[in-house]
Amino acid sequence: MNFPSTPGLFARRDIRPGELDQPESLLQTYAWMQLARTGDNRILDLFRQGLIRGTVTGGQGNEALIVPLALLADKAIDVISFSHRGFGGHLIWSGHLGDHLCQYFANSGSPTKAREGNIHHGDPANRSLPMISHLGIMLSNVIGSTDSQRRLGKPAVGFAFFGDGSSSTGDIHESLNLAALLSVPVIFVIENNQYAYSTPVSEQFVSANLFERAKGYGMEGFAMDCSDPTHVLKTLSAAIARVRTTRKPLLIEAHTFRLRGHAAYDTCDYMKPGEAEAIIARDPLPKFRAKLAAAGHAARLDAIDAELHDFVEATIKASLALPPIDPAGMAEDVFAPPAAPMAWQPSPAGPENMTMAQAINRGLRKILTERPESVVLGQDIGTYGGAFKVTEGLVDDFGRPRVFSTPLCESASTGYALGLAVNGHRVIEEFQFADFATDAMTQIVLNAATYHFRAGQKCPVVFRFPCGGGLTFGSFHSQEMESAFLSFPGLKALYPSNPQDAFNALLAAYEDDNPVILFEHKGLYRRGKHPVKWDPDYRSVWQPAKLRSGDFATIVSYGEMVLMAGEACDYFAEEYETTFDLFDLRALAPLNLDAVKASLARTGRLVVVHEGRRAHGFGAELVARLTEEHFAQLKAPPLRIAALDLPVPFAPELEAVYRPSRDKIVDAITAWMG
Ligand SMILES: Cc1ncc(C[n+]2csc(CCOP(=O)(O)OP(=O)(O)O)c2C)c(N)n1
Ligand SMILES: [Mg+2]
Repeated sequence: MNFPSTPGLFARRDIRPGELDQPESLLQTYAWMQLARTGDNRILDLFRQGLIRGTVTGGQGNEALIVPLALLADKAIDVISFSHRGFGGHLIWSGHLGDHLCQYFANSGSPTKAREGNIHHGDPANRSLPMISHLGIMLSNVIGSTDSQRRLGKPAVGFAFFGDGSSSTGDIHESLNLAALLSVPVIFVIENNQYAYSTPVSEQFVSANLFERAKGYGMEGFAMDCSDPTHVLKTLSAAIARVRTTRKPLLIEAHTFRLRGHAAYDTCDYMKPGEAEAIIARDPLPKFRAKLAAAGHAARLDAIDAELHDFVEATIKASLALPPIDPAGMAEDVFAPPAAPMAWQPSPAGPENMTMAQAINRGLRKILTERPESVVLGQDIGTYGGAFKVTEGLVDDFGRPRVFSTPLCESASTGYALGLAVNGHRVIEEFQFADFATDAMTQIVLNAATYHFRAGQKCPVVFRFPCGGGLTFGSFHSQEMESAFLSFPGLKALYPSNPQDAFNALLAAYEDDNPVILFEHKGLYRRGKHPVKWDPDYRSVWQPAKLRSGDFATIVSYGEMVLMAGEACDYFAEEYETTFDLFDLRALAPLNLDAVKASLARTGRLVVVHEGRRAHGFGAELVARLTEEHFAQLKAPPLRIAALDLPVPFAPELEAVYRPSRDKIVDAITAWMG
């Protein structure tokens, strides 16, 4: 980008522990703080001029925390995710001021290709993880990437920020506990500025000292006053050195400042008379400047301010001059591009009879054996082998930390997996039941699934979803989740119906550079043993399989319903000499429907059978996609066979009414034929 060259003033982005008291270090700190402040103030002006859209949440008042921290961190190995008050930190971590301004101008220079606004950018290549808006969510990502660095032999420290308001979210609890449990050296920083938007801390929690929560997690915690950057430099430098050595997490409650309202539009009417003025009077920046001036640096400070002013204005001009963003490429960027197949060993060489659960276990073993970057995690998946014994024996053979049981923290464990994945590991996460993935919805559908689109970074995680009903598990252990999850862009999904496909699907999902959901119907885990072997054509699971050929209609199904639809086909062949094309979809996202469309063009009749509910169900999408092109050539209206629009009921008599079955498929098709 053609930005003005950065003044020598900002050439150094680091302060070493031995340099804390040196005048140059303090002047350097001042310069970065002033750059952050000037940048934030100018961003607000430009917003008011209509040159920045959305809104802006400034970091004015937070510089005395964020600047020393970013200067002290080891940018070559450490991991960080700034909050919406961290503009100064972004400036120091990497890039040119212009890059960061373009994020706000949402033009062709934007690091997120203008797909995200405000301060929702980062620099994933340099381990600055871009925040999503949902507060609390980024903590576990930092834990994951920091642990990834550690697994790679790098003595990294992670830095994760959250506000006093965010401290009430469930993700904060999940993450602090997880970091303590796994002993991941992350410094959690509470930016306590006394307000969450308009809500004062007195209306958020009872305990005045948030840092005291650390004790409950078995970690060190302390409060830090942020009115003087010299104090912050010393306190943080010692803390970082300690955490880097002990490899234990730490909670710091930083008493920091929000000099303006929550965001550009906030008029702060909720504050008491004089309160806003009192906060501004405590602004650390002018105090720090006065201290440095009193120490004999007045002329240097004036020079810094003048040089900085010119640099900021020239950079704003250059940034604003960049062309608008080109919408081309948006659709392509939803997914990371297809990767070359991995160099798998051809094992198992000959067919071995196994259940689907054993086939998945074999696939996991193969991955753990052949792929050193792989990590398998989930609840009870260690010694116990998982609720369905799919991971049996893995921890014995591969050990922790490559295979490990997580506590009950679906959101944080998924965020942790994501953090590992964006740093070069590849994770397979088992959900005990697919139903519990709703607790990780934000991490999966908003964070992992959007990662490549907004950050250009691959995020290879396989989410194993043991799903489906028929086993009298009731409403919370029997769901089919595909339509809920797949309406969000950025997720791939496979749904095998037999052991060989399950084995193939696991390998295909694993080597994909995108988050992939692997739906595993619990009722199929032990539905007989079938031959499984190394299949060089394993990637064909991304295409539907044609299981039967016939003339009357085209049936499309997936999961356990493939088996039931097959039995229904047997019935029609015997009783009516009527035959069907039957497709097992296998891949639910992306959908590859060419073969099914060709069949439909021939038969002119479409039947979609799935186990999930009918309303907003996956069948609606299938019918639309399959019929919108050749609607006029259809001989009959499409038939959807699905579950009733009820929560999954418990008793077998009720579930039998709720769910499609072989008999119900027969009845529905018979009525339709009539
Ligand atoms: C989970 C979630 N709920 C609501 C919001 C909307 N929101 C954005 S910032 C904010 C206040 C956050 O307060 P705090 O954590 O103290 O951070 P501060 O803005 O004071 O720095 C709220 C409610 C959000 N981003 N995420
Ligand atoms: Mg706050």
